[in-house]
Amino acid sequence: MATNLLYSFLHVWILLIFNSMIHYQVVAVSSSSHASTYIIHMDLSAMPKPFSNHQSWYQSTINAATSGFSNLIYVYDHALHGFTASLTPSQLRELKKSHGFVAVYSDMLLKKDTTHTTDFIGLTAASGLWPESNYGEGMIIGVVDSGVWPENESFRDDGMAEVPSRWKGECEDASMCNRKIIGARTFNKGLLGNNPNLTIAVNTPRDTDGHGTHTSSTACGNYATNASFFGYAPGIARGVAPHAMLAIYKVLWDEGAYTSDILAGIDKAISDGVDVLSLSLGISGAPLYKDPIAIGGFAAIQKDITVVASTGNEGPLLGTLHNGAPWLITVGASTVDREFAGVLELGDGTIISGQSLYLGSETSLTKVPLINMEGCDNQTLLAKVGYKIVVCQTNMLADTVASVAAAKVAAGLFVSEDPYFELSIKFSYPAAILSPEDGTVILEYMKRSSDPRANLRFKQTILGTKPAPMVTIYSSRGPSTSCPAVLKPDVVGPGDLVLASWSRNASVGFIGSDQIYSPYNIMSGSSMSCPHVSGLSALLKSVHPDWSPAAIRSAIMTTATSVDNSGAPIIDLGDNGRSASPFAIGSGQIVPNKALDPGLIYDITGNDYINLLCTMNLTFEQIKTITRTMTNCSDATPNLNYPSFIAFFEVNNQSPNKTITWEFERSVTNVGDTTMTYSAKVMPLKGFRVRVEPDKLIFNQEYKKQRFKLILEGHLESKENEVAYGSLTWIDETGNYMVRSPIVATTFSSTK
Ligand SMILES: *[C@@H]1O[C@H](CO)[C@@H](O)[C@H](O)[C@H]1NC(C)=O
Ligand SMILES: *[C@@H]1O[C@H](CO)[C@@H](O)[C@H](O)[C@H]1NC(C)=O
Ligand SMILES: *[C@@H]1O[C@H](CO)[C@@H](O)[C@H](O)[C@H]1NC(C)=O
Ligand SMILES: *[C@@H]1O[C@H](CO)[C@@H](O)[C@H](O)[C@H]1NC(C)=O
Ligand SMILES: *[C@@H]1O[C@H](CO)[C@@H](O)[C@H](O)[C@H]1NC(C)=O
Ligand SMILES: *[C@@H]1O[C@H](CO)[C@@H](O)[C@H](O)[C@H]1NC(C)=O
Ligand SMILES: *[C@@H]1O[C@H](CO)[C@@H](O)[C@H](O)[C@H]1NC(C)=O
Ligand SMILES: CC(=O)N[C@H]1CO[C@H](CO)[C@@H](O)[C@@H]1O
Repeated sequence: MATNLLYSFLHVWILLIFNSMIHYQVVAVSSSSHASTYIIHMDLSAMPKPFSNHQSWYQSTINAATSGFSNLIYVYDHALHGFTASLTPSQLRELKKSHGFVAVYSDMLLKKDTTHTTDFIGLTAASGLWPESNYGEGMIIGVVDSGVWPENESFRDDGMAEVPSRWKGECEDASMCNRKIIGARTFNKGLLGNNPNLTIAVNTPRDTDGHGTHTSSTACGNYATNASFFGYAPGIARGVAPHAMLAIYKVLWDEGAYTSDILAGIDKAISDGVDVLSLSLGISGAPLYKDPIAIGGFAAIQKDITVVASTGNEGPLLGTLHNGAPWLITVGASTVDREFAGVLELGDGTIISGQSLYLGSETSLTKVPLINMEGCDNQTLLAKVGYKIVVCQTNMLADTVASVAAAKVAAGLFVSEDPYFELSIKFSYPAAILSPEDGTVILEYMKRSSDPRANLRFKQTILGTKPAPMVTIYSSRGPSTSCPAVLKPDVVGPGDLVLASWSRNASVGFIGSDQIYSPYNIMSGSSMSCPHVSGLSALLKSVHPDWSPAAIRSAIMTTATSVDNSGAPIIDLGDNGRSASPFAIGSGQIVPNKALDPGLIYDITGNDYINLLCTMNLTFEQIKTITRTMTNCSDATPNLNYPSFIAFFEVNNQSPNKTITWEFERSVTNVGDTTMTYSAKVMPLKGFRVRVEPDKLIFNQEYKKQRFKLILEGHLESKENEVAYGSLTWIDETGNYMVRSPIVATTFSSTK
């Protein structure tokens, strides 16, 4: 399935794993005589003199092309130069002849597919980034999502500073805003343009889905005491930047979502003056010039707005990630050192803990008989079990959990290695998931005992579990097919089973067949990891207001860790528990307090990105839809000053051992003490010799910036999808600073 999706431009996903992790798939239908909506890119520099502004020029262009029969749906000011309009095929043909026309793309339908995480990533009131940034005070995070449920405690404005005078945003519903939520707008003209007869049930920035409330409160939720999800994950919930302000741009509707609306939301966020954009959504398989996140994101970084986006939940195959544009911070999902447990005590005193988020009110079962029903696939037999704890062995959890639900037993214990266990963990009846090792212990006890019985306790939250973090199986993997020249994802952050606020109008699960509601929900997905990095970016920007979006990303990437809490390399749950390659983990798991003071920065300007676009196989029009300016590509080089390295090799069956050389040029800026000396330390890649020239960098008053070359010589095994990886770390003399960059060599080819 993943490969089909990869190359289909029409498939758009919201990076949310629903209770069932179902991705809804809707195919855009276009009929030849009906009008459809289009996003039209125009060359603003070609605007004839008589027009006083771009809006009147666009209006006149559309009037001419449609004889006055169509209107502008959106006029974009920042995200792109152009507009959205509804056009018939013949009107579109006319429009393409207009003066200043650059390109047109169909509007695309977007399909819907914490109490502890801040501790886990090391944020503390005692020292480091939280106190230094005053918890992100004064920063504004723009979240483009499904709206927000403003009454939740996470959005109270206690302790919040005054709204800064630079802020140009608005609240469409003033009752939703305070000093925490300072902007709330809706964008659905694209949705309505494509579905003229549609009635939108809740046409306000209020969230009826839950996704936007969850992502917003993760990025910058205020302190919420006594947060929990039916007794699980209890504690004080707060976002990563608890004193940053939120501006919500509602573009995802229960009724559908379109790229034109996403572009309009990003456009407005740029002009309102957000500091960080958080985008937990994406379009799989879209080239850069059709991707609203890439296009709007490029305009945003040119205004010094850091743009953070999620990788998607299409893992674990290589090449599945979206939002791989080089100017974004692309975030994958990792696990947290926390388990939600049902604790089992066997009749012989043995204690076993299983994974469970049981939503009901029963908190314990006492001395209930155990029965082994093996696969639990015979409904007739299950129905006869009665009040017993049923033990099932299954790797199709969702089906088995449903069968046992129907049988109305006392409880279910599922011995399973199903890697997608997160999807089944919200139990509507007492149940838990057990490892095969623990399953064996239970079955042996049952064989030994003449009257096997057990106690079960729910609502248990276990902290400090090891190893953590691990890369989740679903987190989408690199490389970036829309821009292979940069290694993506950039980093991973907590995305698995994350507690945050939720919408009152969206159910969080079932008890029996009744939908239930909660002010908090525990969700999994790269949608949940993205706002952790958005909050982190706001904290960093508050301490370092002069840093560019690329500098902020560099600080986050070069200080990320590839080691887990047991001291071993971080494991990839999608690769049989082997160490995670940079295609899963990027530079590693974020370490916020280290990012505060990274030592060296790999900086990048907007022009550097344009140079890179010039070296890609894109037409001038395609480049211009992204850059909005005439681009002179004559001096372009592909050496983007990115804080990671990727080299592509062809499978060479003729001479598999032929040595190939790749050379990278980079420069680093010293942001530590004035006088610093760094030495290069290389962890080599299998099959390669790695040289760094020079391998010592000396910084003093005069030389704040130093250049170096990284040279890879060697070959990969001549097989598809080979991945070799290592790293380069610049270490200063005192060992205080370790500036690490992953290096990847691969035979992966997105054209296969
Ligand atoms: C919208 O409603 C009108 C009037 O009920 C109907 O004639 C038209 O076919 C509908 N259009 C669509 C696209 O369903
Ligand atoms: C929070 O929980 C504690 C302990 O259960 C309780 O004493 C306190 O009143 C609660 N506070 C609020 C604001 O609900
Ligand atoms: C379920 O078990 C019963 C009793 O052993 C048996 O008669 C029946 O065929 C089984 N059904 C299925 C679908 O295997
Ligand atoms: C949303 O929830 C409120 C109660 O909090 C209810 O009155 C309203 O009807 C709900 N709206 C929708 C669209 O479900
Ligand atoms: C460049 O793009 C064109 C048009 O999309 C395509 O036909 C061609 O194969 C591409 N070339 C390479 C080297 O990818
Ligand atoms: C592009 O830049 C080169 C070198 O800087 C210059 O010689 C050339 O005239 C420029 N081309 C255009 C179209 O501006
Ligand atoms: C490539 O190198 C390997 C290991 O050194 C060797 O076994 C193999 O014969 C070589 N292949 C060729 C075609 O030279
Ligand atoms: C403080 C506060 O208003 N909390 C609310 C969060 O949202 C839930 C659901 O609407 C309410 O029950 C809480 O009172």
